[in-house]
Amino acid sequence: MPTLSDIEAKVSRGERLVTEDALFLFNHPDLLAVGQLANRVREAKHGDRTYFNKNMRVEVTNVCVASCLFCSFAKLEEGSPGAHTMKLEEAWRELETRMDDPPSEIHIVNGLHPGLPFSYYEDLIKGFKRIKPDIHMKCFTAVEIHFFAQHYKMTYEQVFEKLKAAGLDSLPGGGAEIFHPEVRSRISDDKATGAEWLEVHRIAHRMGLRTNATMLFGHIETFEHRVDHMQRLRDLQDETKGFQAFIPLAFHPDGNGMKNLPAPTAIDDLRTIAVSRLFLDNFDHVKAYWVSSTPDVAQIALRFGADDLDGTIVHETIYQAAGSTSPQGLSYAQLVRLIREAGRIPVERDTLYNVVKEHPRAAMPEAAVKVKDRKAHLHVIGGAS
Ligand code: V47
Repeated sequence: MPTLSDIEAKVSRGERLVTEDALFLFNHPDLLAVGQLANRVREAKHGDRTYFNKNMRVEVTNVCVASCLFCSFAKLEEGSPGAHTMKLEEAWRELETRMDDPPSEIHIVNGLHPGLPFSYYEDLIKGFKRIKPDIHMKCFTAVEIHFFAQHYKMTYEQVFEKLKAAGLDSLPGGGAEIFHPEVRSRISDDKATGAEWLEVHRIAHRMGLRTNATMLFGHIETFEHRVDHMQRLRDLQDETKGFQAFIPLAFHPDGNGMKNLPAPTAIDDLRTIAVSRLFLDNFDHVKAYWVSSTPDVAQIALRFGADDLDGTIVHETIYQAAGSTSPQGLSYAQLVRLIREAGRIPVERDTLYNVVKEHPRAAMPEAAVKVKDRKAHLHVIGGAS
């Protein structure tokens, strides 16, 4: 069994952590000590820089043949209450109506719809590019790519060739859940397996597409399953170097097949972010997805290993369906403020982490600035000094 100082020494030497180290950190009662260690790695990689982007989520269909236990979003059949599939024009309108202040990325996640032609997805991407040729299309989880390959009888390579020709630029990290078959067979047994998810990303990387990776935590999995999940990602990243960000996603229980489970606490969220920052030494970025964590916890996570908050999002529906209390979108100014108040430097990025705009850091955390202003104001009106 390692000690915290063994692990600290390893981190100082830049040595890779092993499974036992990660399990020790998951079980360690002193969250602040674990967080501080993760923060050291985060600051060595990025200093105070904290990334976000102007993006927009579009979910074109919630019709899905899979029946994941954690999902509150999917509807089994077209025509059942709440089922919705956008007409292409309806999807494109989402961007057209925002062209006065357009996003730089569209992130699309859908259900696995059995009745659409493959050309629907090609035309969807092409239409967005027609409206804004430089928009970055981050589309379809590996689970969707696997479904396309099976349903339309293509190899993963053929699916990617066609989607790239239509304008696909990168893949989001969804659908990863927990790779270990002990968990996956119980929470999502009728979609891509963990091995298939990883293979889709392997091929995407080989074909020049950058991708992200998620982990859905806080339901029936153990810490061992979480570490196993991260180990598989770290191994693939050693091989391909195609992942950009790791994104732990906190389970939301409302309205799904695991509604009797409690949601993971903020402490679990922060600890998972910290351990992933320490274990995934070959991932450049750890994202605190504010929709899943809430903006408040995501802000704190910027001191526990996370260096990215995702983006403006505008209109999120998967977590809304699962009882999230986070807003559906955040404004650019709200993201900048969250980052500055955490004492970090807000950096607007594009999807591939090219810097769009680096904002000045706050002279001091903004809340402190406000207190100072308030005191000055009180002084002028003759109140407390
Ligand atoms: O794949 C679904 C998860 C994912 C629930 O790549 C749930 O930059 C919690 O993958 N409770 C979609 N999680 C979101 C996603 C994502 C988000 C932000 C950034 C990126 C990126 C990717 O949401 C799904 C699934 O794993 N999910 N239902 C739920 N009840």
